[in-house]
Amino acid sequence: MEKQADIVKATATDANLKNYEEARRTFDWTDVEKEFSWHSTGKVNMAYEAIDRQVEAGLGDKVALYYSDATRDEAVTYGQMKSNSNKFGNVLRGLGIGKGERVFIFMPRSPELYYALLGTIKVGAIVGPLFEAFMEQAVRDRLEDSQAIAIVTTPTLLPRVPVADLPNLKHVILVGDDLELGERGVDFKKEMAAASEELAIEWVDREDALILHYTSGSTGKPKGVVHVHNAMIQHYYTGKIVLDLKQDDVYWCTADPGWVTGTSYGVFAPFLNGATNVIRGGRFSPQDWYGTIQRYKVTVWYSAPTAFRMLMGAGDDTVSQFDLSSLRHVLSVGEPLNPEVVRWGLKVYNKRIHDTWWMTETGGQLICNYPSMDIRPGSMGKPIPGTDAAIVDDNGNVLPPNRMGNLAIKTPWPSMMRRIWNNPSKYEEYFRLEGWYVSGDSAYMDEDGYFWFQGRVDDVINTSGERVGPFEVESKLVEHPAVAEAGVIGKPDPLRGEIIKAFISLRAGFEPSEELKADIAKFVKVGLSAHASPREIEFRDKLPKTRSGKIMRRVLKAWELGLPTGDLSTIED
Ligand code: 6R9
Repeated sequence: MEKQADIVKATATDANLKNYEEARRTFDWTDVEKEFSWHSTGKVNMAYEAIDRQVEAGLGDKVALYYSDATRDEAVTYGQMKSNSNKFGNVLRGLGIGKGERVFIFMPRSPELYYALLGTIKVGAIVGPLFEAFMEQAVRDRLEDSQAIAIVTTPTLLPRVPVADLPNLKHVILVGDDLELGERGVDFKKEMAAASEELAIEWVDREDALILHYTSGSTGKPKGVVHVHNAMIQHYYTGKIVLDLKQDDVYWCTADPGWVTGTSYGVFAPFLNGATNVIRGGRFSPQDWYGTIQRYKVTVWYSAPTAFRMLMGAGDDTVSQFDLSSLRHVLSVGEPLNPEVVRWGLKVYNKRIHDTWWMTETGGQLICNYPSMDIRPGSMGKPIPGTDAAIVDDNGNVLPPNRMGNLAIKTPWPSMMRRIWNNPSKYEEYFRLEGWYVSGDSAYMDEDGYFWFQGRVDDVINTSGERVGPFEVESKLVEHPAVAEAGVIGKPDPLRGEIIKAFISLRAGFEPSEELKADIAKFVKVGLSAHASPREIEFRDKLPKTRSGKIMRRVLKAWELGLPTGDLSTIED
């Protein structure tokens, strides 16, 4: 592992974080806590701190949210965010929903989504955001596991909510017009119109649950990662030093709230910092995205490698058709940011793209590149002040520089997950090495303290920045009438990082064909979600299995990459 010679010098002179090394020596999380009123009262609520407090500080008329899509074009002030989230809080209270109960949100991005999310938090309930792309099985798994009491959704998505099978789901809050409300249906618009703008906020303990994000592992169903209100300390601070947010910033995080990036950095961090937040609905297109930056004069832009690679693929000419001169700071998260993309960003945007590393489980950014720090393209950067990261071996020994091992974070940090819903043993696995959180990523640190991502330790697939558990896809595949067995791997892909490839053995009476491949892919797309559907399928008479019957994904991967298959002592035959 050689250190890349490339260094892109820092040029920012007015960054919030002036001197990284000094901050590491002097920083103390309690100094950040003291900026919040609850530090003295002990009473806290994330949504109050993000919205109401800004109104009290005089930002009531400032735009909190610009929202646009093909049919809507709106600006919502902090004052309006406050009253609309209060109204939704009252709608929930009217249904008898309160502290600790799980309320899911399953709808495309819109201002209503943000009112619902913040209003849920205001009454102390736990919010569970879902991707609109989820199909029935994915929705069912999450609502069942968490025993959700309510879901906020739209008539279009409602058929994917298996209401009849979910006895705990008492309320289906529908956002739409001319609704046909079933037995459990609630008309969002009607109730919002009737609700009071005044709400007595539910003050909670800093360690009370805030949000539930389901994420995929290599085995089992998706797990519900629980974050608490205390996470705001980290959201606020990283918003300041990593996103480099200042009050005048127009900030655009391209992530959906179904992904942790779309909440921690699409809702909490920008509002806690009093910035103006841009939300753009609809589908990705380079023209649309550049047009969004140009129109709103976006200054800080947080996106993902897949998107940057697609923008790169669209060509430099596309860039020159737009005025992107408002951009001051550009960041990336979700997968390895290729050095090539960083070099391209320098060329076409004349901006450094700052990579950031973190996970659903960490709740907030942990290893980052800062505007005032030199960048080494390909490196994730250095740990944020107040935290320590290291490369450790499987026994928890810290390894010297340039040795590959487990990327681990010294516990605790403010936004660390506090539980896995219904699954304490899963939670403990992350903390199996005394004093460390084990990320599941492998990496090394160079002699100057920069961290370099190497891969996942487990079989989790990262396709276009989304985590997909192979087990979930395999389970769906074997529900198809033609599929006997299935093994799923991530296959390297220049655009998407990885694509999902499925190896399948067929049941007796079925013959391999292109039509069958298409049918199986569609089956997963319709049953689970589009991003979990295999882009490649290969039929095999037999799949490699251990004696205990586990499909050996590492052998499938070796087949795929033409690599040696390694130790096969546990293979069945
Ligand atoms: C926020 C988020 C987490 C996994 C993580 C790692 C990969 C994230 C990365 C990165 C290389 C980066 N990942 N950021 N890999 N460089 N800058 O992505 O959360 O969806 O839970 O994914 O994504 O493998 O372990 P999540």
